[in-house]
Amino acid sequence: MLPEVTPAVLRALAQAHWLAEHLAEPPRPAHLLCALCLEPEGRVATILAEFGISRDELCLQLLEQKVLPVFPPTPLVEDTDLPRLIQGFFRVLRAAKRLAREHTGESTVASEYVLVALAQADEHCRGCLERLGLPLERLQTRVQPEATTLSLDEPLQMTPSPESYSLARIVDANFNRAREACRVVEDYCRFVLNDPGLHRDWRLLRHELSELVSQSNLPLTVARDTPGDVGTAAGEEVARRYSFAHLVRVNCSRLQEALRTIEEALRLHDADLAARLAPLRYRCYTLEKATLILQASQEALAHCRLCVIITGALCAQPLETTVKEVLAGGADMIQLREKNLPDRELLRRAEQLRRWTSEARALFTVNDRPDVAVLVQADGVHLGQTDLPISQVRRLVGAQKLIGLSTHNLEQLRHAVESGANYVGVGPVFPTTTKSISELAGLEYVRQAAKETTLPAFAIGGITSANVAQVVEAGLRRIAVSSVVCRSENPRAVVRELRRFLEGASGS
Ligand code: TZP
Ligand code: MG
Repeated sequence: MLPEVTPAVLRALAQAHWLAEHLAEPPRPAHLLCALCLEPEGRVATILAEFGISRDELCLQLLEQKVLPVFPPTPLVEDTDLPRLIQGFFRVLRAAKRLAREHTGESTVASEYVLVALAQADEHCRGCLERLGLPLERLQTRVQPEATTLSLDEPLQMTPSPESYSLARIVDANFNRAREACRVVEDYCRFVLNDPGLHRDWRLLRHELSELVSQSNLPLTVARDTPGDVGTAAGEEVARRYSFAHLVRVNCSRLQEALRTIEEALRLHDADLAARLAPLRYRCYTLEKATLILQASQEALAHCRLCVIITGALCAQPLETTVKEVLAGGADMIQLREKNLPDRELLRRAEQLRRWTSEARALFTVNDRPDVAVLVQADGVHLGQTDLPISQVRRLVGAQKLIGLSTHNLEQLRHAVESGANYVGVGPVFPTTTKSISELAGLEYVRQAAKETTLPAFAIGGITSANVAQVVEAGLRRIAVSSVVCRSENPRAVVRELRRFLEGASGS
């Protein structure tokens, strides 16, 4: 429901939009206050004059010392322009409407109520007025002599119309539904996946939803009428859940439906607020995917601790001997990493490794090349930060293949989880000659990664049996190694020794 406004407020709204556009900023309360000040002989100008406030000085402060432009002639605006002009100022005008109604019994919004609402709602406007000698209390007393302080954060005591009661019932029911669904998934991340990062992200989503809904100032609990709710009729069969993944999917759907319903209902009440709900729903879609992939990845790689990266040129022994010895030593995964082989040779080598790893029931991934991974039916592909993005590679390799991503800091790790990686490389932990590196992520990043995620994470870079204990101590017990194994005359013994360290450890 749009508030009715006086012609002066309508003009000020148009001028505020012009000012915002002129300054290339989104419309904000300071623009509206400037526009109100400049209304010649308007009520705001009169109030400011009474308190000896210079309008130019106030505008200068409001615009953070930007010089006020010369306004174009007052535009001709009509009531029908209001839906457009109200954008960016809906909350303030709604608050102004309440003030006007409380004070005069009328709901038409005049300039002085917009002035008070701006000072109440916007810290910057309030601060500027206060610095020039007009604190909020004095302003309120001037405009509404007997009104008490109104805070926008507190629900206003007004008698809701039957229409707003119905609206509040919809929002209340769906807000409860959304919070409950969110809790189910949050607890799943907490107690089943034990995942700190996802647990934090779901909880944050729930808190942001609560914050947004509270800003609607709808009388949610007051309007609740559970006994009179025709949707609670008994007899509905309790739907079964077949797995945790099913439980997560069902609750994510409930959450998304509830968010959409709140969003649609709020459009009738506060379009700005409704618009701020959509990004929450989008985050929910992304988090759902990340949660399901994390769970599947934990399962798929539950027993995978040691990945050996094979590069033919690094091997001290013939390639076949190295690979077979590595497998005999107990490597869980082999990654083929060849940067300089012609494609046909790479394909032939990948086919060989696929065969040998299948015989040993080990996993096999190909570095950099989703095409080769698909052609040889590898278990997955490993990507670096500058390789093709996961979203595109997923389209090539499908849902079943593992996608691993090298990460070098927490931000990249969070992004990897969000984009649906099945595992991550965490490093470089120690100096390495296998790859030219610009910066060591170090053991500190291993610690951070272990605290952030339970997505399978392999520490990588310069790891040997002399330092693997430090990695385990830092919290990860999955590693990927190359030179220490490839360059060894006895790869089997090296792999065995590394495994011993990893198996003796407990942790992620
Ligand atoms: N990415 C970061 S370090 C590294 C890669 C591929 C090389 C790991 O090999 P090494 O020889 O175990 O240091
Ligand atoms: Mg790469």
